[in-house]
Amino acid sequence: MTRDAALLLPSTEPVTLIDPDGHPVPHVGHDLPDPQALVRAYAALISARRFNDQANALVRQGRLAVYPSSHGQEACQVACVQVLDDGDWLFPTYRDSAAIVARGVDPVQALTLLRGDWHSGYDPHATRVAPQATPLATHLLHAVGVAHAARLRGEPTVVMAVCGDGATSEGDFHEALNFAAVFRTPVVFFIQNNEYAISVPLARQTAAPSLAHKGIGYGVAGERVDGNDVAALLKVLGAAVTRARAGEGPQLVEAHTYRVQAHTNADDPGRYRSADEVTPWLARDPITRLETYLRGRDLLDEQNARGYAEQAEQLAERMRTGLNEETAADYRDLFAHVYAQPTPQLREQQALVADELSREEVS
Ligand SMILES: Cc1ncc(C[n+]2csc(CCOP(=O)(O)OP(=O)(O)O)c2C)c(N)n1
Repeated sequence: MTRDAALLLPSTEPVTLIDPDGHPVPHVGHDLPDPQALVRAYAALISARRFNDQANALVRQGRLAVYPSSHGQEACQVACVQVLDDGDWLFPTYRDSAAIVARGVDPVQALTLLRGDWHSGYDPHATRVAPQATPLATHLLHAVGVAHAARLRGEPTVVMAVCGDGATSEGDFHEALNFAAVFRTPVVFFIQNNEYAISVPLARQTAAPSLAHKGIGYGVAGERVDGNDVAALLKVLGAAVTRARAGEGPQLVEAHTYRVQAHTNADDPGRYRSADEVTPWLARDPITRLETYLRGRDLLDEQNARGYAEQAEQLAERMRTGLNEETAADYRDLFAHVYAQPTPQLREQQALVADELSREEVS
């Protein structure tokens, strides 16, 4: 473990490999990913954007209770999954549904929580995706625990633990970093700094030079990356995963991105930020820049682009069909999973509900 603070410092500017106009940016530390990895990322970006659009539409149709969109953050969603092996784990937040789908979870199962049906609609072990965490940063400790256990068993597992800028103010974030560093736990803490925690802007969240600097106090190496540049994300996150797997301990990566849409459908961003602030970020869209780069090098043609758009359309169709089906909710589930042995109070409450429902059926 290094005690040299300079080696833990992030770069002064976020790493960028493809600029917003689609031009490559030479970088001393990283080459561009190979073309196949970029084309694969492009296909996943198209699906992630379509997923966000369809989920927003399903909210308007009353089919989803709430949707925290990752529109504009799709490069982060795609890259943090693409750098993982099958045996690795992803620990996502409520904003990371697109990442969960990129990992291979069925989109309808991925949205079960946000539909309000169940804590997790998918089997976490099947694709090694932990249930989406709504409480901020609590899952970072669970992620460290899973990674620590894997290391003790001698498995080569790396855990990708995702959180937002706001979550870095939570005590759990700091405890997770400290434990992970002391025990050299193979975790990549991936902060999607989208500039806002609901209405709280970054300047009100922290006085640190960057969120990646927060690792230094714990002995965790930090790096900063352009969160709208999937090429840079693949390289920086890929290097972090490699280091964690090699036994170099936890890594901290901060992606600079922007929450283009509202926090959720229950939020009105017009009350705390101006449209002028949003406009420049639209010009930094993660999909446009990669598409310009790929087309300029004959790595993407019309036919391939249409094929990826069709795949994304099939994903949206699956969401519409699956989420338009009524689910058979059983009120007893409310009580069944609270304690192994229900308390007298719970039994009493369940009887009250049963009684009310039976009277409704009669009238
Ligand atoms: C422990 C905890 N406190 C407060 C909240 C309420 N809350 C939900 S989202 C949110 C903002 C989180 O912002 P950030 O971590 O930047 O993630 P983003 O939503 O921008 O992806 C807050 C305060 C919560 N979910 N959990």
